[in-house]
Amino acid sequence: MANRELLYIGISGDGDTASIGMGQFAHALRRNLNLNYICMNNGCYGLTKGQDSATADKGSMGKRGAPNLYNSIDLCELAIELGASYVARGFSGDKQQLVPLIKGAIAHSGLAFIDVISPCVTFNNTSSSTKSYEYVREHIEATNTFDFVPLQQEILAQYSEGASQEVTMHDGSIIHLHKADASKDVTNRLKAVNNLEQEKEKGRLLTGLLYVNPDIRETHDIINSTLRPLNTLTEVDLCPGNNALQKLNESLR
Ligand SMILES: Cc1ncc(C[n+]2csc(CCOP(=O)(O)OP(=O)(O)O)c2C)c(N)n1
Ligand SMILES: [Mg+2]
Repeated sequence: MANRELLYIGISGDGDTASIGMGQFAHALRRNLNLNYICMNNGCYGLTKGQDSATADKGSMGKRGAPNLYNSIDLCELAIELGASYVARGFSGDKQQLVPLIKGAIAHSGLAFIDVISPCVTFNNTSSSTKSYEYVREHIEATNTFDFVPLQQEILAQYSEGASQEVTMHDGSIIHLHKADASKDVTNRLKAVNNLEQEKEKGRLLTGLLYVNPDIRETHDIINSTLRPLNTLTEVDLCPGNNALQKLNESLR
């Protein structure tokens, strides 16, 4: 908030996002902060030796061999529900898909959330986890294949008519969605959640760009803050003086 000219990329874990920092996460989403939030989701608290996190699958085996009793939180569904304007899911083992997802997030104005399924090779690479390499490789389903086209480098001719959908970001750059499955609409919140749930019912993990709203306003636009970064404002800018204060007080009497 203090410096709107910076590019923000935050890296977090599933424990820090879905448990320890859940309160902050929910409100950052709700305000649509202009932030790129990447969650490395391994389904456990890796740093503190592998306890189940809130994204661990119900029934999956924890490090002590006992099954997890609780339902897991789907961070992408939560992000869509609470107001993130760009929501995607990638896999740490699929750089080809992840790199354009991150580029698209950076070009997006507003909160971009990317859930990166990141198998924990030490504590949670078991067959009962949907975050293991084996499970993801066997059950991955992508919304679309897509390219990120940087501003002013667009070459439209290479995409055949009808096979792609374009989403123009605020800086003018474009995401080209090549529709593998034309029924997956990523610009409608309800359908985006539905797409995730439908694949989950089939035991599949939906990856790719899940939801995007390029026209939504980010926090600075919502509160109409000055275009000058707040941290460059001086006392003179911030304190209009005694006369202005008197006038304001008068208007409230
Ligand atoms: C407020 C607070 N509570 C608890 C901890 C202890 N702690 C450090 S890391 C961690 C788990 C982090 O898990 P995750 O975010 O999934 O990251 P991973 O290690 O799996 O990459 C916890 C509970 C902490 N640092 N701060
Ligand atoms: Mg973790």
